[in-house]
Amino acid sequence: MSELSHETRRQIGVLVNRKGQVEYVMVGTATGIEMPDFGRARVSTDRFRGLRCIHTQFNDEKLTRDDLTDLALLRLDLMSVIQVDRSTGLPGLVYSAHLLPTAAQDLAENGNATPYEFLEPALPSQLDVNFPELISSLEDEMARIRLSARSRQEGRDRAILVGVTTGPGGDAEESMAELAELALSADVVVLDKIIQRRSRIDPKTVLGRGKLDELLIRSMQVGADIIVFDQELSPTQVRSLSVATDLKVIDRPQLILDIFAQRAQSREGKLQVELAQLKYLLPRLVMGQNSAFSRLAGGIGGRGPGETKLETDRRRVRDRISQLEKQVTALSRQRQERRKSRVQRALPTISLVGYTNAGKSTLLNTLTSSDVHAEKKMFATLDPTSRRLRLPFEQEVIVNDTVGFIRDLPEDLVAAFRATLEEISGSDLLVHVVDASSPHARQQVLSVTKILEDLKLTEIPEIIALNKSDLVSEEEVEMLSKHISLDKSVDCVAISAIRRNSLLPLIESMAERVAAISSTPDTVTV
Ligand SMILES: Nc1nc2c(ncn2[C@@H]2O[C@H](COP(=O)(O)OP(=O)(O)OP(=O)(O)O)[C@@H](O)[C@H]2O)c(=O)[nH]1
Ligand SMILES: [Mg+2]
Repeated sequence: MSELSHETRRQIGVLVNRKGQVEYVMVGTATGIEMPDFGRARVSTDRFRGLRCIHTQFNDEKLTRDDLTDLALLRLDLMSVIQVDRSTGLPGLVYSAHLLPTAAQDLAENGNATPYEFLEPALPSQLDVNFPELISSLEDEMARIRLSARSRQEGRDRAILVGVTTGPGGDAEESMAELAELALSADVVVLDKIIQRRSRIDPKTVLGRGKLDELLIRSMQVGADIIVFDQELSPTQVRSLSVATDLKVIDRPQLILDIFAQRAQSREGKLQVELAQLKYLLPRLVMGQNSAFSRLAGGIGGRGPGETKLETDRRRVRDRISQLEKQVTALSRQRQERRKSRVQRALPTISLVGYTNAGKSTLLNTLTSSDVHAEKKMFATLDPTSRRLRLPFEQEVIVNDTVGFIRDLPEDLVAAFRATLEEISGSDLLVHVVDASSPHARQQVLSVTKILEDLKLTEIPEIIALNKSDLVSEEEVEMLSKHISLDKSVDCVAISAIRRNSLLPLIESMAERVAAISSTPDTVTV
C-alpha cells in the first residue's frame, strides 16, 4: 500500500473484515480519503462493524480528527494509519485507535470520558496485536455494560441535552440546569449535556458541523436514544437533526408538553394538554420525523402517495383541534359561571401563583390543612384546586392553587390552559410564591412577572411569599427581598410552607389586603 501510495501520490485505504479479507479498497487524494457509504445501516449497539480501516498518509499528522470521527460514526473495529515517507515511499510508523466500551460508564462516574484508546505506534514489521482477541474482549465488555445499564433504566428514555447559545455563558448553563430538571421530571435519564457557544445559530442544523459530529459520536457511545434541545426548534431543524442523527429529536417546549401529558389527571387537564400537543404537532406534521412517508415525499420531491396521506393526517389533526377548542371554550364558560356564583356569595379569592416547584401546593396544604398533591418534581400540579380558608377577623376566602410557571412557557400551552389560567384573573389577590432557596430565585420572579403581564394579570394586588426560608439564612432572604424590590414594588414576606407557625406574617398580610378590598365599595358585588 505504501508503494502504491507513493506512486500515485494518493492516500490508499482498505477495509478488512475479521477473517482478514479485504472488503473495500479506497483511493483518496493526497490529503484525504472517503469511506464508502454504508447508508443508514446501523450496527447493533453491542458490536462494532466488523471492519477495520487501514490507510496510508503522507503528512506527519497521526490520526486526524476525520479518522477518529469515521471510527466512531461507522463504529469501525479499528482505525490504522500508515505513514508513508514522501521521498522513499517506505512505510513508517503505524498509528491505531479503537473505541472504548467504557465511555458511557466513565461519563456517569467522572463526568467525562475518553472515547478512544490509542495503541502504541509501531513499525509494520513490529506490530503484534492479537486483533481478534482485542476486539472480542471489547465487545464482551460493551455488551456487559449495556446490559447492566439497561436493567437499571428499564424502559426510560436515555437523553443527551444540547444547548446552543449566542448569549452570555451563565445564562445558558442556568437554562441547561433547568432543562436537566425538566428531563428528570419527565422521567428521562440524562446521560450528558453539551453546550455550544456560536456567533450565530445555524438555520438548518442549529449546531456547527464539528459539534454535530461530536454529538453523534457521543450519543452512540453512551447509547442515547433521544436528543433534547434547550431552545425551540423549527420543524425544518427537527427534521435535519433527526435525519443527521437518526435519533428522536425534541425541544424544550415539547419536553414540557410531555411532562404535562404525563401529569394530566382531570378531563379538563387532559383536553388542554391534547390541544396544546396537537397545535404543536400540526406545523411539524408536514415533514414530521415520525412519518416514513414524509421523508420519501421530500426525497423525490413529487406529490407522492405519502403527501396525500399527510394531507389527510393534517386534516384530521385540524378537525380534532377545532373540536377540542370548542370543548375548552365550553369549559371556560362553565368556570366563568362558577366564578360568578362565588362572586355573588362575595367570597374574596386569593390565587397562589409562581414558578414551578416553588411550594404553592405545599402552602395551600399547610394553610388549609388539606392534602393536595405536592412533590419535588416540576409541574406536580396541573389541575387547579380551590380551598376555603378562614382568615383572622372572621373573613372567609377561597384559595386557588395553580399550574406552575416556567421561563419560555410554550405559547400553545398557555393558550390551551386558558381556562385554567383565567381562574387567576378573577382573583382579588395574588400570593406569588418564590423558592427563596433557588439560586435563580430573582430570575424566576422576573419570568413569572412576565407571564403575569402576558396574561394581563398585573392589575391584581400581589404579595410575594419568599418560601423555603428554612433552607437559607435570614441574610439571604433579606438580600433577595431587597433585590426583588429593585425589580418591582411589592411586599415580601418570608415563610416556610412546611412550618405552620412561620405563616403568620403572610396570613396577616393577606387578611389586611382582603379587608382593604372588602371595604372598597366598587369591588363589592351583589
Ligand atoms: N424545605 C422546604 N421544602 C419545601 C417548602 N415548601 C415546599 N417544599 C418542597 O418543595 C417541593 C415542591 O413543592 P410543591 O408544593 O409541589 O410546589 P408547587 O409550587 O406546587 O409546584 P408545581 O405544582 O410543580 O408548580 C416539594 O418537595 C415540597 O416538599 C419549604 O418551605 N421548605
Ligand atoms: Mg403544585
